[in-house]
Amino acid sequence: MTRQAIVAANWKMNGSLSLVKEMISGLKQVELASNVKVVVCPSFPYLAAYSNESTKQNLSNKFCLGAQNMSEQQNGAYTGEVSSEMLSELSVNYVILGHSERRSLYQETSNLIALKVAKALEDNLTPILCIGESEQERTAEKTEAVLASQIQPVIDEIGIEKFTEVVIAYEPVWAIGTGKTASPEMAQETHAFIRQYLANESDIVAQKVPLLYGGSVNEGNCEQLFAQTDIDGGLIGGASLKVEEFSVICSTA
Ligand code: G2H
Repeated sequence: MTRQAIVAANWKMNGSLSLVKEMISGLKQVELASNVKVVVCPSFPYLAAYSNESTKQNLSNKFCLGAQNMSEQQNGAYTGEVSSEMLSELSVNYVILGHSERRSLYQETSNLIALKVAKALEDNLTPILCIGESEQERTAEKTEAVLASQIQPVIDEIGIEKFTEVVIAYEPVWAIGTGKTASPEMAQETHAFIRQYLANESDIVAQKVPLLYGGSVNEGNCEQLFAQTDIDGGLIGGASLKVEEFSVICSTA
């Protein structure tokens, strides 16, 4: 079946107002395949500027806006937090949840991430749920157990049927920002495991969920990665800050 292909840019704590403008002008020139969506996820302070600029420049709905995190709470007394209601108001359509940096640096647990996924869906945001194992876990052959432990709490929270509204990004922690990418075969094998894990609950749902690969994706390795059967696009960090390179990645998908 043809699944939605997605190329998502995770700017992390990088970028500037000028990059917002440059990126939109650059992306405008990109020819996308008909089933490809591009989602740019800048930091919170740039979301409004991105949203305004892309409306002004009349970008089609192939170019969407995403956030990098959100609270699992409703609006209220949570200093420093950002809610899904606020994101929806800014025409944000996607939100990255459970990135390994959130899990390791900010102690976000799989249970908390499951609550965030549920809250995002409630407010019509598409969660990009990040999962991935550390180098130590891969060496100890715990990859599948770790991935299962990251997916299962979300299934328990929202139910398998709701996964048709979720995107999963598999990002091996050892490949993040390190220049070490999983080989296309290794990535495919792990993606196939993830799809099978979902299929154990519902094959119909599993076939619909876009599975993105993330971890040092660049213009040189994206073609082979995207060619794998169970890889439906990528979550791009460092390379998404370079307009030309990111444009190449988008048009390769
Ligand atoms: C993984 C990825 C984007 P990079 O974190 O989520 O970043 O492409 O820099 O490894």
